[in-house]
Amino acid sequence: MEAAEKKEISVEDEAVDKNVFKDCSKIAFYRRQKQQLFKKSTYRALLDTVTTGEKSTNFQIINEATKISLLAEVYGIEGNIFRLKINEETPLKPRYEVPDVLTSKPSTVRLIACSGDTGSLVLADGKGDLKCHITANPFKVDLVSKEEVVMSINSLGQLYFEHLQIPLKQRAAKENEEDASIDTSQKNQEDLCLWEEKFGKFVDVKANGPASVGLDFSLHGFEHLYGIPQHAESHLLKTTGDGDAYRLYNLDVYGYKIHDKMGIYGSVPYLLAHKQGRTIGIFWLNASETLVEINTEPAVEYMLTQKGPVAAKQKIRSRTHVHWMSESGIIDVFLLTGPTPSDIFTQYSRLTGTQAMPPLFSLGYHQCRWNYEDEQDVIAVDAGCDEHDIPYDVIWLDIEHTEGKRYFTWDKKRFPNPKRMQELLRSKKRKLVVISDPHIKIDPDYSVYTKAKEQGFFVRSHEGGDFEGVCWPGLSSYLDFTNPKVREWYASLFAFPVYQGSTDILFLWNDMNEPSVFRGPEQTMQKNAIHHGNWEHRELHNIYGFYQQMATAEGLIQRSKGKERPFVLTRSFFAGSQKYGAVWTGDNTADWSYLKISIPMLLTLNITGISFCGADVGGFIGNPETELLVRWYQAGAYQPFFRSHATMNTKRREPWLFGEGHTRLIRAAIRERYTLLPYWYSLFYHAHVASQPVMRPLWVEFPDELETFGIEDEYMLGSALLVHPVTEPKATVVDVFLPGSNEVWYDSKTFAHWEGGCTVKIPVTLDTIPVFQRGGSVVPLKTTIGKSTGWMTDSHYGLRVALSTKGSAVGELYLDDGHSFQYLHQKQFLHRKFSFCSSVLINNSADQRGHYPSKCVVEQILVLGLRKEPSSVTTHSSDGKDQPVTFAYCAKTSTLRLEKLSLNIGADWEVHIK
Ligand code: NBV
Repeated sequence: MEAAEKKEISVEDEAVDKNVFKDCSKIAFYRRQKQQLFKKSTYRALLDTVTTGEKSTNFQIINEATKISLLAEVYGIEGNIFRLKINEETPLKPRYEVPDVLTSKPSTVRLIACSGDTGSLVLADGKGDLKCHITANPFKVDLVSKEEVVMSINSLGQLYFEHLQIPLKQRAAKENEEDASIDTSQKNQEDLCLWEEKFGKFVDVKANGPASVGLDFSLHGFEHLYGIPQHAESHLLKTTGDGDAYRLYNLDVYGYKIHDKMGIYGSVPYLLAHKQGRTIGIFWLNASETLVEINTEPAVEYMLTQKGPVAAKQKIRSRTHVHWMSESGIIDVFLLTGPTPSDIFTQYSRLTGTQAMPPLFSLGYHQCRWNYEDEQDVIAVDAGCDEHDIPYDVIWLDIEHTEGKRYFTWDKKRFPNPKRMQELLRSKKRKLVVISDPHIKIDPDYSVYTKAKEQGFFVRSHEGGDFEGVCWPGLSSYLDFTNPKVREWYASLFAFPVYQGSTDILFLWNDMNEPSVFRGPEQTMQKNAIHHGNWEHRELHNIYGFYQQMATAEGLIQRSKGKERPFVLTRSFFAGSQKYGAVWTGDNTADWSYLKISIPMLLTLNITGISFCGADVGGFIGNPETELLVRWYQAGAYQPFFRSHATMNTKRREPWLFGEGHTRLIRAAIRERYTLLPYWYSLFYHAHVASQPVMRPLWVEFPDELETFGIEDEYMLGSALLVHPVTEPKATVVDVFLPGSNEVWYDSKTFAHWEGGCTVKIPVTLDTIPVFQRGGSVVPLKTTIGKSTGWMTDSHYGLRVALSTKGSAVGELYLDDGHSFQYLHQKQFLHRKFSFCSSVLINNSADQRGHYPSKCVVEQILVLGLRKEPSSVTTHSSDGKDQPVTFAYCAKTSTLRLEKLSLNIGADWEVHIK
């Protein structure tokens, strides 16, 4: 290990250093906006400037004092979405507008000016009940649905726009030295950091002065807000106090503090608000540093007249104010109007895309640590899993596998024959994931470096020349993934002949892509570093990692000539990253509190489009006590991305190192994951095609039940399973809230059932965590577990039918080859629907377009909640043949069990229970 690394690593054991990272008080644009410094007066919309085009309705907004105008554009977008853009009318130079996030140009609907007097303008898309009321003076926008104001924009007058300026030095005339819009007379220029912002030893020079933007939104009747990951915070967003805004700024924060609003690895500037009867969303498309303040005014009852004989009481609805502030760029905001949670997910995916369909193996269990030392180590861990009957799909190699942290190379001593190692893994039907970070060692003998250098593919420094920063390899330059040419070239590096020692079982992991720059301001890149198109880093900081994952995924697709689905895990992400793979929650700690917070963190990611996410099982930093490790496996098995990981210097923690009793428990947790793979895979398909999150907070499934709005210690997997991980040591009982007064819930192990609408005390041992199946659902599962998903292709299915109070149930199964794009191009898939009604279970097609030859049969059916023992059970095939089935009925648990069936999964059939 090189000296530079040792130094960095020795910092590891310290808690997050608050001097390294800013809080709001140290962020100049926050201070300026809080003082509303540049805003001497209100804005007025000039409605006589309105022009209505095919796509948008445009008008000017003028600052009453400075008379400087802004240009506003209002768009109606297919699917009940409004878009509001506000930019300088004539900026000194173009301001950054985030490219590459919106899936395609969102299809606009023509807005019609339907009424309004001289002081207002009403726009409607002519279809739904939604109208956009624009008030001229002061400028305000109200979104109205059925005469009810859902959301108001700029009702608090926080519209804020700092205009780009010619650098002071270049200004000729003294009298023009200050922009008319700026009143800095009493203020110390330095204090306001208009042209220079200092943080510790770092000085950020702003070429065109301050350029921040801000706007307020009032959400009427809403008290429950969610979203804007990534924070190690509760799922339900909190009211922000003074100087305590949620920060969206991608940073490498080792052992991040929990219950904190500081920015960590990724940012999705998208917030959801929910109340009974409506869910709405605000997507603030801006990739610069962003702060979000939230202020809820609870519902109050007040006297309308104090003096009257009968004091009239009126209830004022609660409302929440959301104040977005970004350091630069423009105001480009999408208003998603729901009304249901499901509509909101669809609307957001229209804008940013849906979750990529993962290859099946990636839903299995991943075995990782920093580092698996060498080929022998990999082989031994692989064999250890087999020896202890632990299924796993992927083993991971961290940075030490490379030659001196030169990505795309192998350390020859540790990994002399990477292909041989991969062939061994292939023979076990397993995969390898290797790490590839965005920093490139400055080394004239490293071809990735020299080629990138030659072509000018690195981010440039403000002073000219390539940006240089220290990271794992020592002095490095950083690939400029915002440049499409760089992405194309980077993608080509994954071609098999180029990436020596790689095979088609090797997949990728992008780490440190916030980007992490040791000794940089807040451990990242200077904001005035220069990217392709001459954009400053400040404009696009939050989208840098997004682009690396995009290029990596593209590389994996290309190396297979467009045939195979990629798998890429990224640490940094932005809105839309779901299209490129998976994300995880970075460097967590082996502590119960981090296990607990993983649930809200993953729920928040899920509702903001990123279903494929997970937290390091066991906790990355430190050594988990055995009980915690077991509990973490049990929780992780029910989270979308399931990978154990540990930092170097921690004790080895492969599942069999904690005594046979604990190995058995960890094995059981992992096997549970594999049992449920058909359900997981079907949920991911649903996320992919229908935008619905895989892991759902209870409020999403029970949107009218107020009690669910704040729950974050349990969640739904799809709409059928309720999971309540155990996150406390020595727990003997867990309080589980079972929602829905008309629901019935079945314990997935004992099949005991409970009515919904109450909290039940579930006794727990170290063996399991509470998981319930919702009455009315059918969950498909596998009846035999293999060493990895690859061994389970032909293993048969079971169906767990949990009857509703009305005696019915529905469910789905999706399957395909698990790895290619044939499901898309050739419609090679099976999508089946199971429905149980009037004592008949039917398997028929959910999508006639799909075909896939599967040898698999349903060999076991469990019906939970069948009140009466049947006298006969027969299967009925589509060719008209009836066959009796032997069955077992347990009156105590009201469970019917059908075994040894042979019902083809892809054929239509029925099971009749009499
Ligand atoms: O590459 C080493 C680690 C990695 O194991 C971890 O998962 C990442 O989050 N990486 C961070 C860099 C070093 C952290 C101290």
